[in-house]
Amino acid sequence: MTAAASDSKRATLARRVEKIVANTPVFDIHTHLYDPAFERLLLWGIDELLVYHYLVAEAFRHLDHPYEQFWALPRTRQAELIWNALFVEHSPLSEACRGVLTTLNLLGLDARKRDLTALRRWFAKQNVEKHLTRCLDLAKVGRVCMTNSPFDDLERPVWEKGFRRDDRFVAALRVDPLLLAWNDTAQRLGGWGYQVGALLTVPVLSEARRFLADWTKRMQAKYLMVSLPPDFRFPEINDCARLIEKAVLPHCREFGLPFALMLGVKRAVNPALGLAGDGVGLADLQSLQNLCAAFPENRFLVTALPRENQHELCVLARKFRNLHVFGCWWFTNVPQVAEEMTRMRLELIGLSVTPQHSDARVLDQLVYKWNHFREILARVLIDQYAGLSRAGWEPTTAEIQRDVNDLFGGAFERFCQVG
Ligand code: RAT
Ligand code: ZN
Repeated sequence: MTAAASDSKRATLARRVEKIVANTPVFDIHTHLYDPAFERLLLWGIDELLVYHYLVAEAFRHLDHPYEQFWALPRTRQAELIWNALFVEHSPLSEACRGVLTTLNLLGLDARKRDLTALRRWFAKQNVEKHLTRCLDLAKVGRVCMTNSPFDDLERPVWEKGFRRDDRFVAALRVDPLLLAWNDTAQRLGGWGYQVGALLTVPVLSEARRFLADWTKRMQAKYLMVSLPPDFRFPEINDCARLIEKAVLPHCREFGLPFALMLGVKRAVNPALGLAGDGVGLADLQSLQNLCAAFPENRFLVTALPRENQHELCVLARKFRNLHVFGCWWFTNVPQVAEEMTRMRLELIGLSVTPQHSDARVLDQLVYKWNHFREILARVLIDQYAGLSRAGWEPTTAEIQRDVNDLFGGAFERFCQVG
């Protein structure tokens, strides 16, 4: 083939892949968004976009306010400080800053005048229900998985009271306090009528399971989830490992649910920064290997925060089919790292992976998080399919569509159903 013919073949392939990646609806399997029935817990709008903790951390690189003074300010004032520091006084180059601009742009707003008041005026006119549908449509997100914690005092009463579910939102049961702070959690469970104490005896573990069962049913949870620090080890003689082995994993087997592990987060590296104060540390994937090997009847959904863990995680997924790798989480969700991870995953484990989740905390973020990732995925897939083409294998449009469906939720759904 001449160079010109091969260029034109690649351009045709690129257009096909870009179109499919841009238009395929995605199941966003991990977010911090809420069903609108949770009312004020569903965050949206320009001020929420600006006080996103990713931006708070970046703004403090420039602000000299004492932390407590910043936190004591009204949210609108915090948003203004962040806007000035990150958008007006410096160019908004970081991924989280660029994200705000992508979102505004796709919502049809013109941010070029740097006029926060005008942006606020536009958002003040929106209605949450319509805005929700608009953001989901723009992001082409079909379904959203929430992060649902019975330990959250704002969230719990809504579940207890009951509400009519919006079928675009599914639940995931988050259990960090149960596994990471058993002593305090035991007291709370006691207050809610579970017969538990500090010592993890057989009857106490069975009460912990009753708690998990009650909340799994109440939420109709799709999976259980926890985030774990770098020093997490399994097996180990401590409350966390015992609760995983004797309560969480049997519960997941009984209900046929995967257990999601988000590995390598160092909480409160700088507590004064609040949510923005968490860091990263290498996770021990030997412990994950031990879990996958010891509990073949359980399924593990896993994402890791450190860039340095990504290769080993892919290799582990080649060894254990009860391990499903997902997402470019948090600090890895920057184009450079996300692209490298996505390439590596496809090269090592093919299409049995869910390469991204949004982790959106503010509704409008769905728009940029998916827009940015779709660009990355299209680039990676074009290279992969072009490689196949050079090897004499021409993927059909239907095959490309099938593959993208898998990457955008199909593979995840299948993984959740097996078992
Ligand atoms: O990415 C984030 O927003 C973090 O704050 C965390 O919430 C993380 O995603 C988590 O689920 O623990
Ligand atoms: Zn999250």
